Amino acid sequence: MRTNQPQTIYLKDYKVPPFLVDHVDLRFELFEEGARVYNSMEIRRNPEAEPGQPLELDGEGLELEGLTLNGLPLADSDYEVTSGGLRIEKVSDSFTLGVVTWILPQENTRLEGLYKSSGMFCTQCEAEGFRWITYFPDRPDVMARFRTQVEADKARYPVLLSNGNDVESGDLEGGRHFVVWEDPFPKPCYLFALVAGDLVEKRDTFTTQSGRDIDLRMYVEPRNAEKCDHAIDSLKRSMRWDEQVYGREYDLDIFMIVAVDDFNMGAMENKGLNIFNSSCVLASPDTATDAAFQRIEAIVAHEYFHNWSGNRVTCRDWFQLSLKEGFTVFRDSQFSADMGSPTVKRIEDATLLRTAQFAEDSGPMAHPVRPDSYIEISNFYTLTVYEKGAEVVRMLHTLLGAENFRAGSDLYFNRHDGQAVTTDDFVKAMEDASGKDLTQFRRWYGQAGTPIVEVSDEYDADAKTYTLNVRQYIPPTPGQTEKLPQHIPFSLGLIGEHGEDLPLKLESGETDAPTERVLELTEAEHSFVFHDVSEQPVPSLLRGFSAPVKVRYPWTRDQLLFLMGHDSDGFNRWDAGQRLAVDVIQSLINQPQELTVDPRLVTAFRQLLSDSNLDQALVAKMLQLPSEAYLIELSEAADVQGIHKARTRVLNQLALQLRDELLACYRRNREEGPYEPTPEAIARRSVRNTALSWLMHINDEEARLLALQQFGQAGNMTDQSGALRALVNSDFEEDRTKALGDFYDQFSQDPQVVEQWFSIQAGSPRTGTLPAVETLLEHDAFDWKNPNKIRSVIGAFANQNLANFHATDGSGYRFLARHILALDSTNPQIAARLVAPLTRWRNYGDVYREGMKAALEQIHAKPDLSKDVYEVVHKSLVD
Ligand code: B3K
Ligand code: ZN
Repeated sequence: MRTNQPQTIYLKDYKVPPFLVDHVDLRFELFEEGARVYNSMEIRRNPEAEPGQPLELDGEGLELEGLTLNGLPLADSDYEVTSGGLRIEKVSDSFTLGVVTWILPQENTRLEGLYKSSGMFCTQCEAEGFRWITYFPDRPDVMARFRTQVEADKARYPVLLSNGNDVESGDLEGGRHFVVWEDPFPKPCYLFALVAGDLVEKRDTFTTQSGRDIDLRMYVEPRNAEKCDHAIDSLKRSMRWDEQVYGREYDLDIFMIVAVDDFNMGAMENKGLNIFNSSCVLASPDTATDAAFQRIEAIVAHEYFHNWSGNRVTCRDWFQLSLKEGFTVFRDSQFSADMGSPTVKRIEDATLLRTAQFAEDSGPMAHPVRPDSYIEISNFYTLTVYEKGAEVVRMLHTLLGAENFRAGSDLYFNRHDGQAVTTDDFVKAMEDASGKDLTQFRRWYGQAGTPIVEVSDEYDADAKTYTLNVRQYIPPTPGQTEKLPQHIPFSLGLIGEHGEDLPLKLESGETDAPTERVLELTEAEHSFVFHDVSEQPVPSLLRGFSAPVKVRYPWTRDQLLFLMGHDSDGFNRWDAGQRLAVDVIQSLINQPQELTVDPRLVTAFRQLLSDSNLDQALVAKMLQLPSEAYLIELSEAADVQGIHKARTRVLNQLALQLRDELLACYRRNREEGPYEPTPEAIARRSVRNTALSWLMHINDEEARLLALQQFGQAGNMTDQSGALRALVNSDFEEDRTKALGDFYDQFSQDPQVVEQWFSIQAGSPRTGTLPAVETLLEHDAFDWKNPNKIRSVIGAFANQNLANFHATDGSGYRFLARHILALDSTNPQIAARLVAPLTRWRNYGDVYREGMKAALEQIHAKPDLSKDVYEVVHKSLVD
C-alpha cells in the first residue's frame, strides 16, 4: 500500500501568490549526459498578498548546483531544499534570485519537463512540468517575461528554439553554438518551451488583417519533410478564421510548430512555439486517413486559438482549466463546422460527449466543469473539462445569440488581456456585454453530472393544443448529493403528418410563429402549451443537441422512423436513427436466435443506402450503428458479451438482407480522381468503406475480391486501411494475414502508420485476442517509452475491443492492471489514463464487476504508487 497519503488541493483554499516574478533569464547548456539550467529571476513581493511570507519555489527531481541572492551565494543555513521545492525564510521585498540546476533529460520517461525524443530535446510544461526544469513558482497566476539562451553541440542540434523572437545567435567553443530568444509577452511558466534538434524547416508566410507579415515555420525530422503541407494550410485557415469570426490577430512575428514522436497528449500551445505529437500534425494522403486529416486541422486550430483563449488571457489556477480548454474546444469546433459539414461535426461532438463524457459524469471520477478539488491536476484534463466545458460555452452562444456572444468575447479579451482569470470572469463578461442574467447558468460550472430531461406530451384535438411537460433532474455524483435545476436551452420543433415543421405558437392566434424555438428551462418542471396545432405532431426534441443532457421521451419505433425520414434538423434525423438502432439492439440482448431484427430497421437502412439524393455526409454517419461503448453507457448493469452479440447479430442481418444495395452503394461511391480531403470526398469514402465492412462481416465472396482489390490499388490511406480493417474483421484468415504482413512491410518505416497497424489489430474482436495482443507487445516496432504505441495496442484493446477486454475470466483486466503497474513507474500520466476502462466497474453486470474491482485493488496495493494512478484507483474503490 502507498504509505504517504497524497495531499488534496482545494479550490476554496486559493490564495494570491506571495511573490511575483517580473522577468526570468534562462540559460540552458544541453549535453549528452544531462543539462545545466541557469535561472535568474527578478522577484518582488505581491502587494496583494499577506505580508512577511517566506519565499517558496516549486522543484522536483532537480540537483541544485548554485543559489545566489542579488548575486551573492546563499549560506546553507539560509535556505531549505524540501521534497517539493526550495524555501528561503528571509527575503526582502524585491530581489534577484539565481539558481543553477542539473537535470537528466535523457532519463526522463515521464515526458514532462525537459526530455529527449528521438534524438531531440523538447519540453512539456503544462500543467506542472516547469518545476522539473528549475525552481520556480509553478502556478499560472505568476506571469513573467522570459529570455532564454539555448546552447548545444552545433552538429547534433543545429536548430535551437524557444518562445518569442530570436534576437541573437553565434558560435561557442568546442563546436557548440547558441541562440537567444525573447518573448515580449508575460506568461505563466506552463507556456515555456524549448526544442533542440537536427530538424528541417518548412517556411510560409501569413499576412494578418492589419497587414503584418508573420513568419510561419514548421520543424520536423528530415524523414517527415513531405508531411507538413496540411498542417501549414490548416494553420493559415485558422489564423484567417480567428480574425474573421473573433477579431483576433496573431501578435508575435514568428509562429512555430514542431513535431515530436514521444508526447503524452495531442499537442501543446506554448507561446509562439506549439509542440505537437507527430500523429496529430504530420500527414500525407498515402499515410494519413481522412479522420487524421480532420483531426490535424482541428488540433492545429485548437492550439493556435489558444494564443488568445489561454495565452493572452490565462487561468488563475488549475481549477479554471475549462476557462481556456472549454472555450478553445468550442472555438475549434465552430471552425471545423465552418470548414466542413456543420451537421456532421455536431454529430461527432455529440457522439463523443454521450459515449465518453456521460460515462465520466456517472462514474467515480465525476467532477464539475470547474472541479472543487484534485490530487493530481493531470487527471483533470478530462472530457468534462474539455468537451462538456465547450458545450457550456456553446449554450451561452445559443442563449445570447451570435452577436451578443461576440460582444461578450470582445469584452472578455479586452478586459482581461495579460491577466490570469476565472471561469466566473468569463461568464461575467458575457453577462455584461449582453445584459442577460446568467446567475443560474453558472451552475453548469459547479454541479457535476448529466442533467436528465424527461418529456411527456398531450394533444387535445378539440382545443387544438399540444402540451409538453418537461422535468429536469441531475443524479447524485461523488460529494454532491443535492442538485439544483440548471438553465438549459432546449431547442425543439413539432412535425406534422406530412413531415412539415409546424408553427410553434405559444399564444393562440400568434402570427409568424417560428417553426423552431429554444425554450429556456430553469425550473425543475415546466409545461409548455402550443396553440392552433391542427393535428397530433411528432416532437423533435433537443435539436442540434442544444444542451449536454439526456432526453427521455417514449418514442415509438414508428415515430423514430418518421423522424429519420422527415426531421428538418439533420442532427435529429441521425439521432432518431441511433435511437431506433439502440432500441432494436437492446431488445435482442440474450434473446433466442430465431427472433429476427425488426424489418422496419432494414427498410430504413435500405432507404439510406439507395437514395443518392440524400446528403451523403449525413448518410455516412447514419450508417454507423451505435457503438458497443455507447450501448454499455446506456446500460445499468452492462452485459458486454450480450451487447456485443446482439449488435453483431443486427449488423449481420442488415448486411445479409441488404447485400445487393451494399454492393451497389459501394460501386456508386468508388473513388475517382486524385485524393482530396473535401467533405464530399470524405463522405463518399466513408459510405463505401462502411458498405465494404458490412459485407465483409458476412464473409461475402464478391466483397472479398473488392476488398483485396481496394487494398492493393488504393491511392490513399483511408481506402487502404479501410480495406485492411474489413479484411481483419472477416473470416478470410489467409487474406487477412497476408494483408497485415504486406501492410507492415510497406509502412514499417513510418511510425504513424505502424501505430494504425497496431490499433487495427488490437481493436478488432477477431485479431485482438489477448494472446495476439501480448504478441504485439513483443513486436520490434513496439516501444514502451512511446505513448502512441502504448495507446495503439493497450488503449485500443481496452477501449475498442470490448468483447475481448471484458472476457468473463477476467484475463483482460489482469493484463491491463499488470501494464498499468509497470507504467506507473515510468510514465504515471499515461498509466493513470489507462485506468479509465476499469473505473466504472459498478455499472457492469455481476460477471464483470469482481474482476474489474480485483484489478483495481491489485493496482492500489502497489507501494509508492504515483499520485496520478493513486487518485483514479482510490476514487474508484471508495464507497
Ligand atoms: N493544453 C494542452 C494540454 C496539456 C495537458 C497536460 N497534461 C493541450 C491543449 O489542450 O491544447
Ligand atoms: Zn487546449
